[in-house]
Amino acid sequence: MRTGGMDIQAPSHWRCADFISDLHLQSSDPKTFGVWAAYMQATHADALFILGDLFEVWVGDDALQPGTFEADCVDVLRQTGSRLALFVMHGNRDFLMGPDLMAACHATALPDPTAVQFGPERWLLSHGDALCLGDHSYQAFRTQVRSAEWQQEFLAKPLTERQTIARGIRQASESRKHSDAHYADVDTPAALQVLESRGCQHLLHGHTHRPALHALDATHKRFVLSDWDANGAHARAEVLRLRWDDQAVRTERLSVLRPAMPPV
Ligand SMILES: [Mn+2]
Repeated sequence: MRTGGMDIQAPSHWRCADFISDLHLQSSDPKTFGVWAAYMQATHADALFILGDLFEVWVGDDALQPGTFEADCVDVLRQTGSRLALFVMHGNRDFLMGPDLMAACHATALPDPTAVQFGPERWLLSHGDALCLGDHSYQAFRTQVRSAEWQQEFLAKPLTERQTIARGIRQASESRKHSDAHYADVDTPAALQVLESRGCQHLLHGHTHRPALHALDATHKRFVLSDWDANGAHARAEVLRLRWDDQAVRTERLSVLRPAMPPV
C-alpha cells in the first residue's frame, strides 16, 4: 500500500460521521438496494464515507445510462451528496468509478488510504484489500488492474464487452471462493506500519466481510465494517457511526435492516 495519500481536515462543526462499505449493489438484489436507499435518505450525519465496493461491479462511468439500475443508485447518491459531505473510495469491484460519476453524485473521491482527524484522534480509512497480503494471486491481479495501462485498455473496449469481461472475472472469483477454505485477512504488521507512517491511531476498513474490532497493539485498533446483504436468514447491514467532541471519539454500530416482522 502507498504510504503517501491524502489527509482530510474535518470541519470543526462536524460531530458525527457514518461509514459503510461492501454493499455490492446490483440490479438482481432490489432488497439490499431498498435498505441502502432508505438509510441514505435517513442519515443525519455530517459526513458519509463509503469505503469501497458500493457496487458489485462498475465497468466505467458510461454505464450510467438513463433508466438503468446504475442511474437509480446515482439518484440516491446525489440526494445524499446534496445535503451532507459525501466521500467515496474505490473498492476492488468498483475501482473504475471515475470523475463523471463523482460529479453526478456530488461526491468527493478519496484515495486509499486517507487520514482524517476526528476530534482528538487521527483515523486511517482504507478499503482494505491492499493490506490482505497473504492472498498473493489477488495482489498480483490487483497490481495489474490498478495500472493506468490496463485501465486505459479496458475502458477503450465497448461497454457491452466490458460488462461481459466483468461477469467472467466475478464468476472466476466466486468459484475460487467456494474452493478456498481460507481467505486472507488484513496483515497486522502491514497495518501497524501504515498507521505509524501516517500518524494514525485507528484503521477503519471493509472488504473482508468480517465486521469486528481488533486491538493491533496497546494503542492501535482496527475497525472492520460489515458487508450488506438484506436477504435470507443471515441478513445484515450495519453502519459504523463516529461521534466526537474535543475530548473523545465514540463509536457505535447501527443495524439498518428493516424489521422482518411488523411491530406488534
Ligand atoms: Mn472488496
